[in-house]
Amino acid sequence: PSVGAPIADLQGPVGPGFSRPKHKRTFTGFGPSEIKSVEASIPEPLREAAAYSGTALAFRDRLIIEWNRTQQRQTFTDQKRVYYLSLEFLMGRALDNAMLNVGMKDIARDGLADLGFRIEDAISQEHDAALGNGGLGRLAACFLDSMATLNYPAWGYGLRYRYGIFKQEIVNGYQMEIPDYWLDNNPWEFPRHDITVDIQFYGHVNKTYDEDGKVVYSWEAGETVRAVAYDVPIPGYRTKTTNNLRLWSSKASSGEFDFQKFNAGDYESAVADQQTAETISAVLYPNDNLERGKELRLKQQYFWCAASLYDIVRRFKKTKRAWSEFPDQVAIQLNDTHPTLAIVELQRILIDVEGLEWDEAWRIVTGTFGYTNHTVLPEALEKWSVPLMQNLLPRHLQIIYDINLFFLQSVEKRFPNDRDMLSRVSIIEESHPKMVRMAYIAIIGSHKVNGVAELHSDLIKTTIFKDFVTIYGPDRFTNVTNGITPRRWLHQANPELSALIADKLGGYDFLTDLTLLDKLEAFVDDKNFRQEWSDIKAKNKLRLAKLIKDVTGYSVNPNSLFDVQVKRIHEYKRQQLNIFGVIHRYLSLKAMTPEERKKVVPRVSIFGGKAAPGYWMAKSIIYLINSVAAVVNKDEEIGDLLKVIFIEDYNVSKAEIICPASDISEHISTAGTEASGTSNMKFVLNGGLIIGTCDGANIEITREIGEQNIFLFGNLAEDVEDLRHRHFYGDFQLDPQLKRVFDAIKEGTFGDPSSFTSLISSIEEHGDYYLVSDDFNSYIATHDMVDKEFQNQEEWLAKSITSVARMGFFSMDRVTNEYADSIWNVEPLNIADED
Ligand code: GFP
Ligand code: GFP
Repeated sequence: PSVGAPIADLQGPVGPGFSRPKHKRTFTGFGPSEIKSVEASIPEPLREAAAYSGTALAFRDRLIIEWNRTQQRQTFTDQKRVYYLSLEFLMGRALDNAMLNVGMKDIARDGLADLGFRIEDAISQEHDAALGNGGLGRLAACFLDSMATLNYPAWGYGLRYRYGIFKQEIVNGYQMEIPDYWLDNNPWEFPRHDITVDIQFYGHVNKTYDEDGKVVYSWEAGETVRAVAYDVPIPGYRTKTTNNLRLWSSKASSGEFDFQKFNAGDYESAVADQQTAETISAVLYPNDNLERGKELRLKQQYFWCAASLYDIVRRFKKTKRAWSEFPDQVAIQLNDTHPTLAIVELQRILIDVEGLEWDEAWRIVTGTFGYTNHTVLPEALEKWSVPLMQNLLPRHLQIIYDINLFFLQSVEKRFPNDRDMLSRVSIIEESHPKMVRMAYIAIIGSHKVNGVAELHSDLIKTTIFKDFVTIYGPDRFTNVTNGITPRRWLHQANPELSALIADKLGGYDFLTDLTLLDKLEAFVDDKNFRQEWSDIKAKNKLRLAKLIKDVTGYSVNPNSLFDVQVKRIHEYKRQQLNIFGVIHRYLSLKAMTPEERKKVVPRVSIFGGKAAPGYWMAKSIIYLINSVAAVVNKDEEIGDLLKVIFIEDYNVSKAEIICPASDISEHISTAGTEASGTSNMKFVLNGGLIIGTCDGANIEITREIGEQNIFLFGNLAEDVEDLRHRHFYGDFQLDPQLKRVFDAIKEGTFGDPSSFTSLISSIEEHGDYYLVSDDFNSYIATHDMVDKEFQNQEEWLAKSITSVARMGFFSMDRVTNEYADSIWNVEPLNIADED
């Protein structure tokens, strides 16, 4: 490796019990005896941390050279760039990814081994960059990987949260939230103090006239906050392209603090201003798909949109092109409605600052933006109150009213007698207070709107955005089914499986063309291959068993069937259905004779995921899982036949260990609620089978891998509304097996039943909105099938191999190319060594 890192970096931080070696030397001049003496003086954890730092800095040097070359080349060729605006980038760790992408992991492994380190230990020192909640944020991270790998000139723009998503600790069965301070010793970001933008808030709008008598609006700020750029290099796999993720951090615009105030003796308020400013990028909001209208969240959104647009417009202006060419040079993708204000901001810049006419500006805006929707849950559609918007962004509210006016005028012209339609599609909801419907701005201001799986894209067209299909026609709406990057989710997470596949396919080309996996089907009957396949799964299960032991203290038998559900905890994702199923299994086991029990397939039910701190129901689901675990896991009569595990603080790094180790995983949302899901893809790509509802991407996974290779159950999306309606009118009967489960809970089998009252009554008494009872019987029956089929290991293996072979469609590279062709209209640009 380029082990020129100074020894100072290898030493790690200086702390108690740590003594600094005397000489300052580099690796290259280091003899074995000196290494030994240095080693002896450094405590174990610090040595690993130092090994990580040294390796990371070596790779970072390399990335920065390629980053520079890429940026210069992209600037020089001056072709269209994509800007992916996302409030979340769930990146996970960077070192392993960097080593694999630049193709030097083996060299690094050898180099570290020479110094007495295991590469895995160094890698595991890194703190996850957890700037996201779940699927939406991870999708953004997979995008960055694919865009770089496919050589698209593309930047991500986000916020540099001082605290990422909270760390979850389980205390007495309950979730506790601990701040995640992840920025210490983060070698992957480059502060760009040279790139700053002052962002305005509050204030008022002045109306004046220019010399031609034209009205000119100018916004006078009430508060200004400085955005400082931090750049994170994003290396592509086996390519010289290293793209950029630019994260904005907030600072007081007067620098450290307001010296004028300070000099006037107002020290406290000088510091307070600084703190207020820094609050904007302090924390990532946990998402419970319930927007609570917090002013700080709106401030974050505008701060980030305005800084990013300033940067994009500045870059465009360097090219000296005409404004009309803006959409030929710039594509901006909105990851959900969070960046919708970028639409309004660009219109503001064009008309107020650059002096363009409204219509011309609006053509540029709509030619530039694309909007991705990630959910049909009505409560998740962002709305901001008009008074809040008026106060924080007075000029933007005026522009929003104008956008709405022109839009409604055009609708009225085409549908002259439809007053209802006008009020339905108005950006302003006539409630008290009035609300701004952000998704409507996103649709009206974009040239393409897409959902993230076929069913979901159909649903947005027939439900929440139906009127807009009538207005714009179906062409504005499209589908791009999600995918995952095979680099992280196969090669990095499951190196042995990746190597086995490479061995059979004659190399690693499948990592950049995942459809090549189909050649694996030819080996389904190859005995040796099957054996190796199954050995790798066994090793991955051992690796997970070790993680489970480390984080929960429970020992699990790796020969059991590992059944996994890891994702944000939400009622629509139905972890409650899963844990009720586990209780049902437990009760059945208890009722069996010892003879009967001998025939049972031992099972470990593994859960992981965070509940939004204010989401009581989700938190009580976690508490129930842990309460069941506490009873079941110490029941000697049951022993290994059933274990229940909750892995705390689920994150990307843990997912990399969990995904390769499942036998079966659960994707069991109420049909029509999970837009796509992406962990379903990760599990199948790693040779695990899945149990799921006909929802999101499960449907397309079934189409690709074949119905015989997936366990589907439950009601269909088309029946959900009807069932809910019937429940609402009292037509509801609790499933008898579920009743048994509820009775056991109510009897106190899993501790104080009052903790679970609301969970149970939401089903028994309050309409069972998520259809847990309706789907329970088929869920249980399908799990019985899983048990049965698992006993036929040969068949199971064949399903596992066949499924992996047919997963090519779910590569993020396919997704990225579809966006590039159908939404962005951008071309790749190869960066050669000589550039
Ligand atoms: C970008 C980067 C700069 C880099 C140039 C190279 O500039 O750091 O020096 O590219 O061309 F940010 P802008 O495109 O942002 O001006
Ligand atoms: C959201 C949706 C998922 C979808 C992802 C990415 O993620 O169905 O797969 O976005 O499009 F809900 P979560 O909020 O569920 O993590």
